[in-house]
Amino acid sequence: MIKVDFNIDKVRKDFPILSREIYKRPLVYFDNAATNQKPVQVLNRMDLYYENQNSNIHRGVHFLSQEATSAYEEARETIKTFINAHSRSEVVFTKGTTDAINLVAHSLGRKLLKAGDEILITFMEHHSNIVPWQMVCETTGAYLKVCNITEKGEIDIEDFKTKLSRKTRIVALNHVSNTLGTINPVKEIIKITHDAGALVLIDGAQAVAHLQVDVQDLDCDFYCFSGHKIYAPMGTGVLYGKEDILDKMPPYQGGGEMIAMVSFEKTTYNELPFKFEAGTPNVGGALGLEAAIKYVNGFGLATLAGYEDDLLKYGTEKLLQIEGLRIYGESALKTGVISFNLNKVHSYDAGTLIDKFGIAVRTGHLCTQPLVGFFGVPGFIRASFAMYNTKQEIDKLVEAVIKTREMLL
Ligand code: 7TS
Repeated sequence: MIKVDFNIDKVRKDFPILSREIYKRPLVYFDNAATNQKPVQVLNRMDLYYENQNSNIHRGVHFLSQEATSAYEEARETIKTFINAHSRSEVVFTKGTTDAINLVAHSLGRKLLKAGDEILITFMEHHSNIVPWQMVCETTGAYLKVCNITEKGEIDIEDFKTKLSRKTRIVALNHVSNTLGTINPVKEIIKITHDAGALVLIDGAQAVAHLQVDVQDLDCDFYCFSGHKIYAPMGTGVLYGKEDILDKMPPYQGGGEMIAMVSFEKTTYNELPFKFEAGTPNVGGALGLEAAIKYVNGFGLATLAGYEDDLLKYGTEKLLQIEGLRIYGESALKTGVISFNLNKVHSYDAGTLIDKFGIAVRTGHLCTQPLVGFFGVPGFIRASFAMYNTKQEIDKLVEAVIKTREMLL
């Protein structure tokens, strides 16, 4: 493997926001699982689009429209290669992970699911991978089942096997938990699920910036992710779906772009992937997403994962030295996410004080209310790392947590 020169000072200069001061202290940004920051390479690509190429796509014969269309379709090709999809038809642009999961849930809900069918999720899902399925259960009469997790924050595989039944139509779970950082054994779960005759949707929102995803190797039926969690703009995202499955699914939304022919008597739909892309898409955002993928590829995900893993180990060790601090999510396979609590201190109080040190952490239920309920607490304090974070920043967090503890206990 080629050794990549990962120069952290150089990397940090690519992210303009990191030179900001918050409360007269240099910003320490540890809320990367919520959204990460954007490098100039991404910002410049979007500027270039709006300054030079802005035009609606797939509908104009004029030069700009054709140029923008080609750029947009090239971005799709870059994403196809990034996740190793078989074809560009399998890459649907969405607004993000939430949008992608809703697309699948509602489309399947219209055709595949009926009363008595089962949908299996896990206890560690983000609300985005719970609520759309509940909505579909309400309209179809299907039933939502939830697989247990262990105290360490891992999927209980035996429970999964017990809950998977001949009635299960789809299993939906995250690749990486946003709250615990656990990397789930999705390949194994996909195999077990396929053997039982059901489909699998993987919520990859927290995975794509940290793990090399190969959808063909995983053999998942659907894979969803958001651009803004991989250094790309908000409002961008991807639904990958196997072509033969997407082909059979009805469209989720109607409008321009997704049609072949419209008359008042009958409308026919466009081919894949356009059947699922109603309306004017976020072209500038898609180009920003392509630039972000190229930026990440420049280092290689393995290099970034190795660097972040080092931060995770360092942060875990340092934080655990603080009296009364408990970390939730103790799987041996984790990305750079540390959720913790300090004795009986409420996470909002701690987060508010930590903020005063110029450190951004997320607090509360982290859009995983059933999961925080499982651990019997109202919420967590979460520090999540990205490629531009440093051990010096972790030292600042540790110092802030110690001072917070002294003030509140
Ligand atoms: N799934 C997972 C695992 C996530 O972490 C998130 C966002 C989503 C789905 C939804 O993604 P969106 O881009 O469509 O909003 N997670 C978080 C978080 O942990 N803090 O803020 C957002």
